[in-house]
Formats: sequence, C-alpha cells, structure tokens
Amino acid sequence: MKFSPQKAVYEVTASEVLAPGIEIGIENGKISCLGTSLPRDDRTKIIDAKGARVTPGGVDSHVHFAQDNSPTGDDFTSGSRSAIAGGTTTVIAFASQLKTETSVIPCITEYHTRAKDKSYCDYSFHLILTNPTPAIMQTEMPLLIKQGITSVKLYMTYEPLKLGDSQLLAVLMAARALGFTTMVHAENSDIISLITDRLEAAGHSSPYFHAISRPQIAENEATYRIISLAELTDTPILIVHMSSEIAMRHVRKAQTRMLPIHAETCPQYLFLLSERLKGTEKDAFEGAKCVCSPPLRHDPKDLKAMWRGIANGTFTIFSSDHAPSTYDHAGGKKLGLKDGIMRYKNIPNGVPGVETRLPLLFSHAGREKDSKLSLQRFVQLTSSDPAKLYGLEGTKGNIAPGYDADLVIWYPETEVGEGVVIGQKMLHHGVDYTPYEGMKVKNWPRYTLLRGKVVWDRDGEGIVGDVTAGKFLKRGKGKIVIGKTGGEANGMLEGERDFWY
Ligand code: DUC
Ligand code: ZN
Ligand code: ZN
Repeated sequence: MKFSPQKAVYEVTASEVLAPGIEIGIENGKISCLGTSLPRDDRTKIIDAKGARVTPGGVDSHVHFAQDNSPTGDDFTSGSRSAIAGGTTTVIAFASQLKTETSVIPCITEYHTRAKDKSYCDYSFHLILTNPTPAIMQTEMPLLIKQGITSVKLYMTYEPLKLGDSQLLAVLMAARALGFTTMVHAENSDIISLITDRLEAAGHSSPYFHAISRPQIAENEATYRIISLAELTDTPILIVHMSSEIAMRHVRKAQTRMLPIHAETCPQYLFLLSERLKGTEKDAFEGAKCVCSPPLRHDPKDLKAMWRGIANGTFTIFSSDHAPSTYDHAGGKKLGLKDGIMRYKNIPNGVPGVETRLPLLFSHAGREKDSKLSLQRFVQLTSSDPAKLYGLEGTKGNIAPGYDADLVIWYPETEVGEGVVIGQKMLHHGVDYTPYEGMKVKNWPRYTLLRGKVVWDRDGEGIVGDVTAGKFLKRGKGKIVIGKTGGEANGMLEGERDFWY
C-alpha cells in the first residue's frame, strides 16, 4: 500500500514537521520509504490525506484493561476498540501481582490469556510488583525481560499494593542491574490514611473529600523521597500521573542535574478540577466519576503548572491512565454508595480516557497564538518518547523507514469546522460516562492505521479493524530519555557508592 497525498500533507515526527507533499510508502505493514512521486502500480492503494496532519499512532503507555480491581470497566476488546477510535495503536496495560503471590509468572500468564486475540491494537504489559521477593528479583525478572516485559510499576500507597522504602530500594537496585524500567506511584500513604480516618470520624465522606484526603504535600513528599532513592541507587525512574507543581519542581530540579528522572502527566490533570467531585443537584454522588489518584487539584493555577511541564519538557510522557469503572453499577463507582451513604474511600479510583487522550492534547498543539505546545512535543509526549522509554524504539512512535506503519490521519484544517464535541455516545469504551462530556476539541483522528491497515475510518464504518489483529509486543530494554546514569549523588565522594553497591 502506498499512502500518497495528492495535496499538501504535513507529517509530524518528534523532531520535525516534514515538508508538504511527502508521501509515505508502506509495504508489509512497515514504512518502506518517504519521498515524492513514489512509484505505484495498479495494486497500490492510495489514501489521500488532503492536506491534513499525519502523526505516528499513539502509544498509550499507561492503561488499565481487564484488571481484577476494576471488573466493571474495560477488557482488552472494548479498551483497545476505544484506543484505535482515538488514534492509539499501542497500549501498555498492567499485569498485577497479588501481595500473597510469591511468583509473578502466573499473573503474567493470566494477563496474556486476557489479551490474546482480543485486542484491536498492539499491546504489552508492565508488571505491578507488590511482593518483590529476592527470588522474583533474581530469577523471575531476568526471565520476564527475555519475554519482552521490561518495566514494573511500584506503589508507595494503598495497603494491598504499597512497598516500604527498603523494598523500593531493593527493586531500584535490581532495575539498575537488570535494566528494566521502573514506574512509581508517588503519594505518602500515612498522610492519606491519617486524613482519611479523621475525615471519616467527622462525617466527611462524600466524593469531594477524596481530594481533601490526598493533598499535594502527600505527592510532594513521596516524589522527593523516590527521587532521593533513585539518586542514591543511580537508577532511572518514571513518576506516573503527576498532578501538582510542588512535586513537579523536584523532577525539574533533578533533570537540571542530569539525573534520569522521568515524569508523566495525564489529561485529567490538565483539564479537570476538584469542583468536579462535588456532584450535581440531580445526583450528589456524581462526583464519583472523577475520583482518581492523585486527586483532581483545586485551582486553575494547578492546571496551568501541568501545562507548563508539558511544554517545557519536564514531562516525558502524556498517558491516559485509562482506569475504567462503570458509574451506574453496584460493582463499579457505586461501591462508594451504600444504603444512601457516600463513602469516597470505597469508590474505585480512576477515570476513562484512552480514546480522548490524543484529541484533547492535539487541540492545543500547533503554531497558533493560543497553542500550548508544538506539534513535535505532541508527538514526543504521546508516541515517540513512551516508545523509547519502554523499549519500542525502532518499531513504534516514528514516521520513518523500518517503523511499523502505525499512523493517525487528522482532518485538514479546511474541514474541521467547529471541531468535535466530546460525548459518551460517540465513544467506544465499555464504561458509561466520560469526564470530558461536552468539551470541544478542534480535531479528531479521521483514519487510524495499524501496521498499514486502516482500523478506524471515522467517515466510513468507524471501527474497521479486526479484534484479533493486535499483537503482543516483545519489548526491548527501555532507553533513558532524559539525564544519564553514572553521575555523582549529592554530597557523595566520587566512587563512594562502590563501598556498598
Ligand atoms: N493509580 C493508577 O495508576 N491508576 C488509577 C489509580 C491509581 O492509584
Ligand atoms: Zn497509580
Ligand atoms: Zn494507572
């Protein structure tokens, strides 16, 4: 197939906006060449982008599909269907170890079963490590890396998931030795439990108090702590779903010192505020739809700060953290409403967003006066940098020969008109709401291509991909995107670590 625009078309990569009119040649699912007047024969299929932007397929490196703790949300079929309709062609979901499990192999096997032949887009897994025994770190992690699972997520909060500092240190040291990537959920667990207990005793348990129970200081302290542990052990990390400026400043400062500290933020922290947790006159519990952790912050200034981190490079990744729970379901968000009493602490955490992630950010990318980031930053954050950090470089996240032909073709500016108003009815996920209901975006993916095949055709039949087309991606070891290892730690002598590391 040849993807050949007849009018001006602008492919955008992480480093440049290519000259108008460049054609993308595709053979056997891969980009074969870029050029003008590419040769074609009568079997060549041509898609005319009509002067629209073309960006690499989205790599959403933080989604929760088919997890036991969100049984009413999305499985791989509905989640990946939603992904391609929003321009995402690769997702990295989580396989979660139970604290009682002394091996991680059964959980990885189980998540393979949950995804195999059930995904419209390509996929991989991060391992959520909740019981990092020496045997797992020494024997099983090398096996997983060989199998292409090269990243873990660690939690500093939530009783069933959290690790103490000595466990965090042990995993970081193993990560440095074996070369897997470490993601960290950074919030101080004891601060949250203390406030939660006191709020409950005072009768403050409606969804709004979720935001009161997890102040920015909790994120700030844990962020500084995990950066310190990473610096001590000279280990690259990525702090997931960051929401507050005070915490983000630690990341920025570390990056200025060339430490390999990466950070991620998500749409909810750019667009939504804690007032959304208050519910409505019609439904006082409706705020449950926006319960996520870290929580939505209070002030528009908080959103502005996150936008700054997006534009200035503090954030390496913009993921959806698609964590779906059906609102109107006794096993979903309504777990927090029993006998008419609201208890935010029982509400499953998370908001859906895998389909809206790209259009929301793309709306603010460009060279217009009110743009908040460049088109190249858009591509870095949503596709090329997650691909690099998680070991998919060379395959995903770029428009270049040899890469998978995963592409998003947007509408040309002449056709976008008033834009698109987001609504639950138009989305393809398995949950019953979107927190972005009624929000207007400037553009939407017209076509999504997965390995050269159109899988989403917005003007035609919509989802035209195959539910068995998505394949498991055996990832390599991730690359450091920012900073480097091997530097000195604050206040340590050169080589001081060698006495004990
Ligand atoms: N962490 C996530 O990554 N997603 C949802 C909730 C949470 O705490
Ligand atoms: Zn988390
Ligand atoms: Zn998450």
